[in-house]
Amino acid sequence: MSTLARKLGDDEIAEALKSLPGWSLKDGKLFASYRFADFSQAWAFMTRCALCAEKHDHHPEWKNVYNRVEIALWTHDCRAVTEKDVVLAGKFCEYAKVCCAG
Ligand code: H2B
Repeated sequence: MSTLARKLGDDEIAEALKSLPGWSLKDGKLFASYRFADFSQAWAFMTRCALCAEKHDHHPEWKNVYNRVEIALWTHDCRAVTEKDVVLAGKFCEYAKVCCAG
């Protein structure tokens, strides 16, 4: 098992969240809710996230309603938050800035 797939402890998750603005721990998963100017901006964000997820072979659980996107990240294979989720959340933060999330 790669070290990236190791279950993170509560302290490690709390530490990681310090550098993930807008993210929190909800129901044992990393969670964020973004609001964009319109659907196109939301979709542009999701497109970037989708390509990144596929590249990392690690996929979000998400919901989109018009300009809002809710995302939950955890590692299904071990049913916990791992470094893989932290890495992806960091990428998604960058994309949210690019797509001008409110
Ligand atoms: N995404 C997430 N979030 N957790 C996983 O455990 C996971 C995944 N596993 N994407 C990957 C795909 C696995 O199913 C494939 C076979 O590598």
